[in-house]
Amino acid sequence: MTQSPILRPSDEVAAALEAGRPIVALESTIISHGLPRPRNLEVARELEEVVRAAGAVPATIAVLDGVPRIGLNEVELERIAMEDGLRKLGQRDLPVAAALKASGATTVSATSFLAARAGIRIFATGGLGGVHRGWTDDQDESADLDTLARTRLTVVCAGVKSILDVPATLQRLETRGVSVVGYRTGDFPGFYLHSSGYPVDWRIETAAEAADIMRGQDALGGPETALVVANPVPVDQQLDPELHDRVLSEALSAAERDGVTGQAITPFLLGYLVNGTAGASLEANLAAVRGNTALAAQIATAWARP
Ligand code: PSU
Ligand code: MN
Repeated sequence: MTQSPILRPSDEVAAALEAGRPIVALESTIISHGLPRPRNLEVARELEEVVRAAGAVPATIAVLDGVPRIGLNEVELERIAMEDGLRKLGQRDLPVAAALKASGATTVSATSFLAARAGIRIFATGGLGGVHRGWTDDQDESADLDTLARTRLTVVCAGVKSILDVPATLQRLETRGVSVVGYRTGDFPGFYLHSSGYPVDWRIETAAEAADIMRGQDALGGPETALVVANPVPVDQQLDPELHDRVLSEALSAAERDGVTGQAITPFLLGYLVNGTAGASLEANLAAVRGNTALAAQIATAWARP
């Protein structure tokens, strides 16, 4: 893959790419807009550590002063966690940020795009964006889905955020040709919850199987679609489902009452859940992201060494 000249990989990531070592891309919107300070900075560091402990190289992706950065150092990671006014950048925002020398955290859509352009194949996040409840009125479907429908990348996630319309999102993934497999589950995960209550068509048991599917994608050719590896939060670390349903319905009403829409809706709902569950949703979210990051490192290792 030829790298875009505008991307700036860190020295460590550049060396790992050159040597064909396992690399895991990590997104930055979850850090800047998805988690409260100062816990977000600890989490950013911890996720990188999870990747390293598994023998892979972390590449946290963000845009700093207009330059898409693939792999951040300690000071740069701190900017993502702490800088005021940092933008939330989807893929369509990248050329604008580059031209205006803006800084911003990258969503799943922008991170996937940049990771693939940099030659990184595996990416870990919490929950994907998708079709919002109320889509029939406002047509809010996350750009994450569109990017995954045309980007050859494997994303390890705990399903899609449960604030969304989950069956509609699963349908969109099917229509757009994105492969979805459950990791050691036949249920599509529910982000904060072990199960969303909806099934997945395919189940895998090992990281090696995920790497084999990726080889299958390449061997078959065809559209450059993603592979979603849906990895549930363990049952003993999930949010209490009854609490989840109650606080989520409050959050959705509050968003409607306050007229929150567009880019602001996802951070609003996630933040409401953190407060409304006294931090329990945060712990479940973090358990999911940690598990996804560890699994992504295993898949990256299986991918790098067939
Ligand atoms: N996963 C999390 N927390 C988050 C996100 C994912 O556990 O905050 C972010 C991702 O960056 C995802 C974004 O791309 O939420 C979706 O935002 P939107 O619905 O505006 O596309
Ligand atoms: Mn949206």
